[in-house]
Amino acid sequence: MSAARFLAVPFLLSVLAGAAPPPITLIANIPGRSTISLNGPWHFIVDPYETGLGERYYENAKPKDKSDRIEYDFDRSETLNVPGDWNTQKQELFFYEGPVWYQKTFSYRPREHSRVFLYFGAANYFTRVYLNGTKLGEHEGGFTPFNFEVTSLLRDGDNFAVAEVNNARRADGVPASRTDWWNFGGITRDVTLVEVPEVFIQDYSIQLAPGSLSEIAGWIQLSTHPIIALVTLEIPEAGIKKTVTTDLQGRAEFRLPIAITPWSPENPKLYEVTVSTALDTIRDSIGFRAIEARGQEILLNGKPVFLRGISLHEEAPIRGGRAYSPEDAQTLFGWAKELGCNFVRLAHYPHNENEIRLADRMGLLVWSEIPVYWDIDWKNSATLANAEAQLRDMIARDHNRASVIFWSLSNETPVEPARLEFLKRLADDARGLDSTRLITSALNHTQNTGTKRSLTDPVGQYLDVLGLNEYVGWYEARPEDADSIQWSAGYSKPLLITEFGADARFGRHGDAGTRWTEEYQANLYVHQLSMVNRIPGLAGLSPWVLMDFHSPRRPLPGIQDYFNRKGLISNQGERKLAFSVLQKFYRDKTATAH
Ligand code: GCB
Repeated sequence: MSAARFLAVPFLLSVLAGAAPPPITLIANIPGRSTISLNGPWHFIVDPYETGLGERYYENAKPKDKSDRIEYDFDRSETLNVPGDWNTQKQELFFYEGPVWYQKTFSYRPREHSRVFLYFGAANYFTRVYLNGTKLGEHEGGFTPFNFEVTSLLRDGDNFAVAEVNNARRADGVPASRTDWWNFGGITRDVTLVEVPEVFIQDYSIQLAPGSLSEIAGWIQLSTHPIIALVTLEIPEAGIKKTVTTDLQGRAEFRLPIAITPWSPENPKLYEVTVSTALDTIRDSIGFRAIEARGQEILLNGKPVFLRGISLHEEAPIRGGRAYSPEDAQTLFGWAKELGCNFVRLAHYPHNENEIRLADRMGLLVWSEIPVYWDIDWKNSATLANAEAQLRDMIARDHNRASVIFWSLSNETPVEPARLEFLKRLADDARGLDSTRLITSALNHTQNTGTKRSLTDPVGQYLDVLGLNEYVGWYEARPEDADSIQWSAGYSKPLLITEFGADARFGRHGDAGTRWTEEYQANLYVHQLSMVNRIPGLAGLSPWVLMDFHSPRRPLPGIQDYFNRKGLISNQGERKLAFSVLQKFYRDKTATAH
């Protein structure tokens, strides 16, 4: 400790001189910090020929004299609202895929002894960010947050941020070129300036110790190291106040006995938690619950739970486009609750933080997924690194949320050796980052012998819980054929039916044999539900899908009109007949569970 250099702060905080500070990765719990919103109108320039980089739009230049040639002008360009996709804000951008440059001027008053970060909740898909003409960095991936330090670049007074957001699909991307959802582009989530002390609490994990209902375990990570500091954890309602000392990496671990009411869908109890150092204090609301897989069962707080679920996209009811607000989340989850759900499968990418935090408060168990979807460039190491980064950032943002019980690695990926290696790596990563949750994937590789079907995907060996997507009665066979099919899981692990469904246009009626009608969809639910109910030890289901959603693969005029119509509710909020079929099934399940 002789090399220690003491900061001029009260109490203990010592920083060792020498090593350069590590770059800051994601900052956790943005809602709990001091922030300045940069939401609202941003000027934009559509750049289909990718002129902006060469012409240096990021400089936000103005002609110096009357002879100067500058062929863009943000101030005289139109605006888009942030957060929000561009497709549903401007008719002419509905099908657009390519770069769009965003610019916003804002004023800022620097504060002493603080650091500032520019934080994006998400931007789809590839983003380059600049502040006052200087490049801050790049980010790939449309659904995970990212931040850049701007402390030394901010000026007292006017500043401007520029972001080039490019939603061009890429064969080596995650997802790759083909999906069944709309490729909404733009800055789709909040943008904020985050002000933190010079040394701040960057992240923390406060959870029940695996296998225990009477101990919490976790860690607290400071932004700067080498450093030694005292960190205090308080959970007043549970009588916890404990001070621990960090190691030289600025990390403190703890394990403490605790008496809590466990979080559950029936009683989503959250505790106010405070983590503090001499310089920084951060508050959060955290629920404590245990989740385990035992044989074919999922145990919540030590007891078997049947997951009455529904899958949903992050699409806004009524308004359409990407959902982002607390109100969007309230409507979607209100419908899930009305259906009788205790579980939501958030397909096919990490949804916004408002949703996850609302799930914590409403008592909905959550499946959270990265967009490793269909055909991925499995042999490409950069693609793997990208998927790993998306997994890391999904976990970093939400690992204190009681609602999240599953990290899902992939959806319907084709069986081949390179893919197995890729997904094994992600499973190992997820376990290394978070040992308290279950690892899963939605699979569709089966072995069929007569009416017997078994989920035989070899990736099952790396998972804790198996998801099965099947479309009996829609993409294959007739709904009635479900009556004679018997499913089994190829592994002795919990099995969830993570998708089944049928397209129906709300208000379109006919007999149960007529496709696209509400009757067809309702009849399919009747047969599917009786089939899945016969699966021995089934741990739950999340049919496809809560609400109709935009998809470029669904052009059928008058019926689809570029919507996947498998919603139980239309995009205008109208309940289809199948809604009450599933609702009744869940009511009966709840009644027999007690
Ligand atoms: C699936 C996919 C989902 C699609 C759905 C469909 O298997 O996982 O993303 O939207 O089927 O409607 O075809």
